[in-house]
Amino acid sequence: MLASVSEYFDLNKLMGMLPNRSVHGKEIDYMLNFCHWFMLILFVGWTSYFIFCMFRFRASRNPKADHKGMRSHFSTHLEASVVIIEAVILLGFGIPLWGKRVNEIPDQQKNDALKIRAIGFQFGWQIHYAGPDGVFGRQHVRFIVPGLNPLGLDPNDPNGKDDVVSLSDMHLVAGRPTVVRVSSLDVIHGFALHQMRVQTDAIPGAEAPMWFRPTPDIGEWQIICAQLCGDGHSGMAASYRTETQKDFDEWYAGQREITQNKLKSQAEAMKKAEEAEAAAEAKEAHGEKKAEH
Ligand SMILES: [Cu+2]
Repeated sequence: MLASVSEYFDLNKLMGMLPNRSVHGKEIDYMLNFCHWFMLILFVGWTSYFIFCMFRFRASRNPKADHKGMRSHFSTHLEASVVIIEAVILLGFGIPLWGKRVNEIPDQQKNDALKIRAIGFQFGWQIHYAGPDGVFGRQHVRFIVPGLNPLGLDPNDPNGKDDVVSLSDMHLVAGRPTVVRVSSLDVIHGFALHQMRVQTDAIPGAEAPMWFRPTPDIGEWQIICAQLCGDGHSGMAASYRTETQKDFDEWYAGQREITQNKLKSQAEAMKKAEEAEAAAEAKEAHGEKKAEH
């Protein structure tokens, strides 16, 4: 009964908001629902008042303008109560909720938070996992090889040996806190996980952390780019899912092999190039010696 009543009054649902699948999402939904109701009441109230005034003060009834105008204090009281309600929303709900979201980022060292980076590009998301050691491998622009190593991971960095880079496919563990550091390779994108009730801009050269804890539900949804980022924006489709730790570990092991094989082949190519360079140098030095004789 109570559930059906609250559903009946759920404006979020009526407006097509996607179901919440994060632990903190309830608070956000509660505040949004409250705001939606408040705005609906204001809209209906002000509109009716406007229509009433147009009728009440029509020219045929009031041929001469009244220079004294309003005599009652009704509108002042109404304005004051609107300001009070808005202050309560902002100070009582909005700011504390925001404070929680930005201050209480789980510490990877202290708990088992999943550590991920999401890097937007035209048009997709590179999802970089720190792996069991919780440390992201070193990156440098000189290591970037399109398709093979899009994030420029150093193939010889031991911290990167358990890293995974997955294209537009993010796997999460149901119920496990997750920290995603959001960035971009080119223009401004927006990283939005609607079911997790989190969203932040992906800005080139900056890293914005966001965190959430998925509910224990298993599911698969879409990662939405929340900024119009170019002509392929609408095709910037990516997916994310929550799964059991066991399923996640299996997926991770497979992805780790793929990522690490790519890095290995790059490391080998780098080594070969170095050797060839060294040989060429040695040959050159030898030639110079000969010329001296
Ligand atoms: Cu985008």
